[in-house]
Amino acid sequence: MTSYEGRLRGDGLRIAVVCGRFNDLITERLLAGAIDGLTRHGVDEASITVVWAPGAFEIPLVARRLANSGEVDAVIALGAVIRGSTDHYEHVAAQCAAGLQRVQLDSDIPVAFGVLTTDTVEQALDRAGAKAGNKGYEAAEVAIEMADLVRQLPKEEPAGN
Ligand code: INI
Repeated sequence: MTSYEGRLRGDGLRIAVVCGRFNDLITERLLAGAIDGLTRHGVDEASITVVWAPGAFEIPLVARRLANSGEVDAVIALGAVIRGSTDHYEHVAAQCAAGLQRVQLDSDIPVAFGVLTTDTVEQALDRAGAKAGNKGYEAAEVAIEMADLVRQLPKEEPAGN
């Protein structure tokens, strides 16, 4: 039997974090959680790049540029989409998630999904370090694990062979 599992070892990894500015009361906390998660697991602060996007809808484009740069081992997407704020919540949340999945599949660079989608600001605060953990911290751990896992997995055959 052959078995693979990513390790939570961040040393040597280059990580980019894309953070939405919309609802920055929440996203600032997610970012703090993500940086904490990265550095606690050995990622060098100098190897972390943070990019701010206007809102969750714009995050996939920024993530794509970073993933395709050849300079990062994983991308962490952080945002807060809150239903109360607008009736286009559904579109913003769905397009952000779909866009980010597409980025990781097309680029072969892991993208950790740390975008909160909640009904209220209170629920978002709970998941940004209050009662229910910090989704940014969790996304940091996923990014590290996936970066290590992808390195271990067999290389893909070039298409057409
Ligand atoms: N962007 C968010 O990140 N969170 C939200 O809750 C949100 N709502 O509710 O509107 C939001 N909208 C802005 C959107 O991401 C784009 O920036 C905007 O539509 C311009 O393209």
